[in-house]
Amino acid sequence: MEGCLTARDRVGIQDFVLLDAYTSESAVLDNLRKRFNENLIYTYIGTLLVSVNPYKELGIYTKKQMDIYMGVNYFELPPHIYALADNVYRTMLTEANNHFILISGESGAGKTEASKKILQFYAVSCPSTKLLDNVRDRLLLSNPVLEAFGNAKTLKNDNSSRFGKYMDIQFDHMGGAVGGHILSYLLEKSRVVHQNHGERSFHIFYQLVEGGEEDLLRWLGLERNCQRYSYLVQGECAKVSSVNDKSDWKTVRKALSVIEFSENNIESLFAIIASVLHLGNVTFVADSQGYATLNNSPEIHWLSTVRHVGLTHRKIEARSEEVLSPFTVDHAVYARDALAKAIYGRTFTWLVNELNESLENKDSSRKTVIGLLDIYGFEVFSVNSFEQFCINYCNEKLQQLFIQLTLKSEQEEYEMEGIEWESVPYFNNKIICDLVEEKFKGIISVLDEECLRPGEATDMTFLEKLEEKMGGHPHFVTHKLADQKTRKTLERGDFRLLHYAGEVTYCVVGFLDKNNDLLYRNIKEVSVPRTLAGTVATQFKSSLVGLTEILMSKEPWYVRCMKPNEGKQPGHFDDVLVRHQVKYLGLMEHLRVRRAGFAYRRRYEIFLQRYKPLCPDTWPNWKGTAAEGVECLIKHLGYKPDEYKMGRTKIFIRHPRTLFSTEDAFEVCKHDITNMMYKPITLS
Ligand code: AD9
Ligand code: MG
Repeated sequence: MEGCLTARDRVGIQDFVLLDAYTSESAVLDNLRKRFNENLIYTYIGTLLVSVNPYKELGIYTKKQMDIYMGVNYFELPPHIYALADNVYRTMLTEANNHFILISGESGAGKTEASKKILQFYAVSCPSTKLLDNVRDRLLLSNPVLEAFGNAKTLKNDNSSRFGKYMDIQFDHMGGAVGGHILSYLLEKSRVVHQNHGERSFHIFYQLVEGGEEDLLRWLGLERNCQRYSYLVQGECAKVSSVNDKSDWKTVRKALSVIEFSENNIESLFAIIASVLHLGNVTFVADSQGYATLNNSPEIHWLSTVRHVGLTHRKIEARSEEVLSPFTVDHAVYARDALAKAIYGRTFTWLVNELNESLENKDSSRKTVIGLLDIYGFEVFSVNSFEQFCINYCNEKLQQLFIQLTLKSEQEEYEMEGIEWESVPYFNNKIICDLVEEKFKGIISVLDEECLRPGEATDMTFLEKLEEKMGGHPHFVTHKLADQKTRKTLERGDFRLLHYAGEVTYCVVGFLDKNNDLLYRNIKEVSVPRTLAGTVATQFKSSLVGLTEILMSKEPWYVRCMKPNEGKQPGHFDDVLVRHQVKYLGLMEHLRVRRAGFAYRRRYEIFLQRYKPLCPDTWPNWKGTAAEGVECLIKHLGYKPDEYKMGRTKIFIRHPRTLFSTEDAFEVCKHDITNMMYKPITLS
């Protein structure tokens, strides 16, 4: 009827590939907005899932919903994170290979929630036995534990991940989840001793103080009052309305028991957490010579592991003799904070190791894995420091990986296979990755060089070296290098990077110190010997190289998360903000490549081996080449010429629908012939 909205007008299109005006950013934005307003937060670009954070409970993550999506062909139902999870799982089982799901988007866009939904889906949909259920519980409960120790309230997100997490879920050949392994990346330790206004330290501190049992608190010498602890009130917001520390404490406590942490270990864990709080309350006064002495002894009483001398003196080696050199008050405060950060960092590493031990599958039979990557999102605050530099660098690397695996490799593959193709231009952020990480030339190298000149180098000499080396680079600017207009927006101690996701101005103050992450020697001996060589940024860089290698060996899937507004509000869709994310997440380019390209491709041998029972000429054996066999097979199946293309080694299928109907026919056929002569195939 004229003037009447069709369903398509109202709820938009569920796969951008089917959008008529697919090259128009406005059309893509309109579609996202329409769907968001109808509480439809998911949309596909082929097999990539776009998600817009609704900032409210939608009731779409129930067991009933999980049942609906289990074992159903991907495009038959409305887009959902469960559809993606199910598709990855079934592809893994059919092809017997490893996969990963890269979840990206800026801080607060919904990455951690997405990764939890995927894990929950597997927990419910995978085969269940008593043994498997035990593994399932451990996998699920590792989340609240890690979040308690690794997440915190920031201005962007009340539950912001302050570490990067990659988790492998291991499956046996029947699809049972049999184990897991977690890799963690660079925890933001500085948060333990300092939080910006409106932010908190890690959740676990508040959970312990608010929720800890009376006996436990008494034993630890803690009061039930966060305001009493200097390390908890730096951001002046110990209470957060969206966070229930008391009930979260119970969840964490229970999780630790299910994961089978021993009571001894649990006690030690909380004793360490409490000791960090006590440590934060230690203050110093200057004696008559200006040297630091401890001010308040009650706190020290609870710090049995720390020798007082560690906080007020430093051990210096002079001609094979050790001399105790007294600290000034500033030095003593620095040493105290360094110790608190180191203790917490070590505890977090220990915790991840314990979780891994509990998730380890000791059976050596062949397993396939689905990896979930949930890392801190791109972030820009009014003041950005070394931590944001590392986080944003990490996001550059993930964007680079996405580009390599989708835009670049897709187009190279068409070329290699001799498929006619009009190439799609895209912004390659390799130039920014190089700027940060290139050997001898990149920002990290310059920073490391300065860290090797103790006593001489400062944060400002680091900045000057950067200006010398990076001057003229299109993605780097400082006050000195900027034109007049830009100069007004920069302080002398700033450098600005033009990241793929936007500009970020970093203040150099603290860069050298945080990159060095030094503990005075005698404190190290007390508690935390540093085992890894190298600076923080360099270690982080090599851990990201390792991560890239892990991911490159697996089949990729993507969830692109977006933030609808900056205010964490439900129902508000900020066009400018979302358009910016559509741009930098590379959605337009990805859509163009998808639209012009082919959703599926299979090597001729694999395709023929799987589907040959569908055609009397190819079944049971085909005598010619695999390519000829496939040609014969698809003729029989009635593929239309525009639905596929034959490459050098692979068949390319334009739309998933075509493959699905073939797969459906195969399922029927398999059933008919199972009792006769069909043998399950193994795919190489
Ligand atoms: V960060 O880079 O770790 O700072 P994330 O991980 O991208 O960030 P997170 O998943 O923590 O963001 O989501 C932020 C908040 O948005 C959550 O705490 C929820 O309150 C809200 N959220 C996110 N996704 C959903 C959803 N699918 N449904 C409802 C959601 N609320
Ligand atoms: Mg997160």
